[in-house]
Amino acid sequence: MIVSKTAITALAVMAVAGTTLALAPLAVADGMGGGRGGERMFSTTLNPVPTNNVTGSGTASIELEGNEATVTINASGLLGGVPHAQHIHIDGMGRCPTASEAGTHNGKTSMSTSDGMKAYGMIGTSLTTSGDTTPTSALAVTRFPMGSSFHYSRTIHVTDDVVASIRKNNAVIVVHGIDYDGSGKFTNVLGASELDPKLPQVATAPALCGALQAGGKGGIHAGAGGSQEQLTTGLTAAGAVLLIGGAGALALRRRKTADAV
Ligand SMILES: [Cu+2]
Repeated sequence: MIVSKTAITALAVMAVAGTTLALAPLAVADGMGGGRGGERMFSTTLNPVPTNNVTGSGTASIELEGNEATVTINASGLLGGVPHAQHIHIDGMGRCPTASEAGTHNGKTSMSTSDGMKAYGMIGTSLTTSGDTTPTSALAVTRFPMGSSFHYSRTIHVTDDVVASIRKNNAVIVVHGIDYDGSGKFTNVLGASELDPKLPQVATAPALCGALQAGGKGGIHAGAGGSQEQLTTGLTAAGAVLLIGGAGALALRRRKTADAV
């Protein structure tokens, strides 16, 4: 009766763990997330990029489980009727550009996406609505959210460098596409895009920007370290019991440590 022995062990751990039991399910949830430890929720407020005549706003969050990222973006107040390219930018300075970093485009002070790259870095992931999410899809205009307001949620695979940037607070969410001249459509007021001359600069210029930070809605602080990695095996009933037992043991160990101090 291996299962009952396990169950008894788990129950015993629960009984001993006492008040720390309540933490066990949270620790289990994190343990199933790929075993890297650390935060799994990252979030930010999306603010208008200066000099680009944007009045919209939004929020963004990423829940990481290993290399799986569930990305959620809510944006509003943008130019309607056009696609809004959006990306996770990485390897810059992990921040949004300030007005002083704007350039002059077609004689007008504005922030092109290149102007902003010193601050937010290059494209790590294209947050498309379907298909490829690599930098290759940076301007896949038929696969980005459309309209003045949108809700975007997609679970995608992200590369190791993107995960690393997110974890060190060096990833920035940027939503592109601006109405610089208030015309209600994309025009050539800023000339052609330096990224793709077939597109107007306003289509690729950054509209909203937010630097991801650990924490946020639904955030769980893990703090359990690598021990849970070995617990990320099957999700059968027996496996679940093992996970609970393992988490309880972790809680117990932490408690012992606390007692020893
Ligand atoms: Cu971008």
